[in-house]
Amino acid sequence: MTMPHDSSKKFLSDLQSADPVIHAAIGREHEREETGLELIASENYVSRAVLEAQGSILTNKYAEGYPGKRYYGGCEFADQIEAAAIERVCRLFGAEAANVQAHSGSQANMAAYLALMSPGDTMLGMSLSHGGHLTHGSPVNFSGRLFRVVSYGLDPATERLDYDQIRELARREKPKVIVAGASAYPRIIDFEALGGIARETGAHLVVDMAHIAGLVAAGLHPSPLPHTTYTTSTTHKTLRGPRGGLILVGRGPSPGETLGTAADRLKAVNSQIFPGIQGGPLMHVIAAKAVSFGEALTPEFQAYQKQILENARALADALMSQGFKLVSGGTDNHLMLIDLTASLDGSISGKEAEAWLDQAGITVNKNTVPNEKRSPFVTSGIRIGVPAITTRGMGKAEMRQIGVWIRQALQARGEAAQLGRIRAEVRELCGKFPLYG
Ligand code: DSN
Repeated sequence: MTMPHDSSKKFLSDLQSADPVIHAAIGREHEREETGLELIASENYVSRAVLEAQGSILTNKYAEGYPGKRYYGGCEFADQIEAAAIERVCRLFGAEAANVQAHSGSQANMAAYLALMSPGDTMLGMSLSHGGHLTHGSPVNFSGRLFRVVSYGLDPATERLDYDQIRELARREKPKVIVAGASAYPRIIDFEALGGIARETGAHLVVDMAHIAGLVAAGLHPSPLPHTTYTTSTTHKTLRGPRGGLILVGRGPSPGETLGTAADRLKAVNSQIFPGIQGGPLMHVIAAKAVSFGEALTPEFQAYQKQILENARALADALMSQGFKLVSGGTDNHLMLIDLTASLDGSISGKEAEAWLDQAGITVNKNTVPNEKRSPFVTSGIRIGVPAITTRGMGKAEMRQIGVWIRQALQARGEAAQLGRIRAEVRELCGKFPLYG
């Protein structure tokens, strides 16, 4: 039965008149993003072009399959878009092949694991409490439920990855997959060393470079690709694309005879994404990924990543001079981790710090620190990243000011007037670095 013309057309009206509730909430979120300091290390602000592609009519289209091999008609433009996304991301990272359909980093990792392991096989991953990712073997995640997980962590003295421990564990446990990459690790990761451990012990190396993908793209962090079977990533962190995932075929050696060629690796992981894990791809998101990969290929993006590193160092110095202890004593990338047990009077929890900073218009997330004594819902640390404020155009002078505000906000210990005063100053600063207007 066809709908009467008028009632059908109602669904083509704009958001404000069609759904004032959702429209108003989006408006308030827009205001929050414009007027606050976004220091969550895994967030960023996409360009208007990325927003436009993601908000496009491509959301209407089913395109199950891959370019040239779809299960639905009418996919000629979907094919063009996905082929462009693949070509651009391969050029960006020097990859031979890629899957751009993964809806998220979690699904990218699941596909890489299932291409290489069967349930019950052993994987070696970085412990979440030491800065790893949920999908690297946490018992509450599919990775910890499907596979036998052995975890590695940080050297307690240096608070850096302990490659000797990783080698020892790999020799003893013989994992099929070693997974590396972190959500809260402020130092360079030695992918060459990890590749050597994987080669020696007959494991596949999978690197989830979600946090540092933008730095890798700009050549400011060593690339994992020469050492991995698969390199996975999200697209929305330092890479500054839409929320989503991707999988790159790596150039690392393959243990045994299987998955020796890029074509074999791509085939294995493609079939895990579809039909293994996902159904139809999100073509509007893939179009937005293509736009962001195009942006990442420009000299402006390189300059942006360089500024991220400069800002991170400036903010780390500012925080240390304000009396904060940073895990590992500083940063080599876009983020840093404050250890509150050794900062100011040592009594503030991550949960309190997150809440107080929020009231001051500074958004961070609480985070576990090495040898954490509190629960993951409380924690003793906060994670701070600069990708989003660097996108706004902020530089070293603003980093120094932010360091002062963070100290003042925590020393205010929830006192409303002081937090309100900082909130007003934050709002004024943000007004000088408008986002979307
Ligand atoms: N949740 C993401 C992050 O914030 O780092 C990935 O673990």
